[in-house]
Formats: sequence, C-alpha cells, structure tokens
Amino acid sequence: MTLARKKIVIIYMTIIFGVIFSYIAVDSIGPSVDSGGLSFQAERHVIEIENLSFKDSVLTVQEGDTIVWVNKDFVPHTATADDDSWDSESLNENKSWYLIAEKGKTDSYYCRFHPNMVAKFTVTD
Ligand SMILES: [Cu+2]
Repeated sequence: MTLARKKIVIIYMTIIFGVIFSYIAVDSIGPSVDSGGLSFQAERHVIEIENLSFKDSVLTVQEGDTIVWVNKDFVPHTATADDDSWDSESLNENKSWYLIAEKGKTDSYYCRFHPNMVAKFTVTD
C-alpha cells in the first residue's frame, strides 16, 4: 500500500468512527420516563441556534421530554429563561445544553448576549 493510499484509509476510518460516536453521544441524552407503570423513551427535541436565532422558536413538547440546544454559530449564545430560573450559560460553537421539560418550568427564553433572540416552548401532558 502506498503512503498516499494509507493516508486516505486513515482519513476514511476517522470520519466513520466520528459519525458512529456522535450518534452514540446524542442517543444517550434522552432519559427514560416511567409513567404509571408504562415505561417509554421520552422524546428529544433539538433546537439549533443559527444566524442569531433559535430555530423552532415555537415548540410543543411533552412533560419529560428533553430539549437540547446546539449552537451552530461562530459566536457564543445562551438559552436563558426569561426569569433566569434556568440558564445554559455561554455555549460556544457546536456546544450543546439540555433540560428536561416540566410543567410549571418557565418556557420563554432568550439569549443573554443578544436579547432580541427570543423563543418559547409549550409543555403538554
Ligand atoms: Cu446569542
């Protein structure tokens, strides 16, 4: 095998392993919720932060679901409850943070660095 060919094989292996591991990492986020003896996998909702805005700025989730924010911008952002009761703190590019949806939790939020970035989710039974 030539050196150039070896390099190509190594690059492909790196990409394949990277893809596999990123799926494992994301899949392990969702918690299992016990509801009256019926155990089910709660849903996971990913909100991308891109171009200085929250995608899915109006989202409906069920109690126990996981909401994940991922920053796709170069600049840092936060997802911060309007009343500051929860806060992702500064998320750099490609960093993520999550919370478990609960009724009664503040559902309107903004970015502390860009207060014009606002969004909301609604928690149903
Ligand atoms: Cu921001």
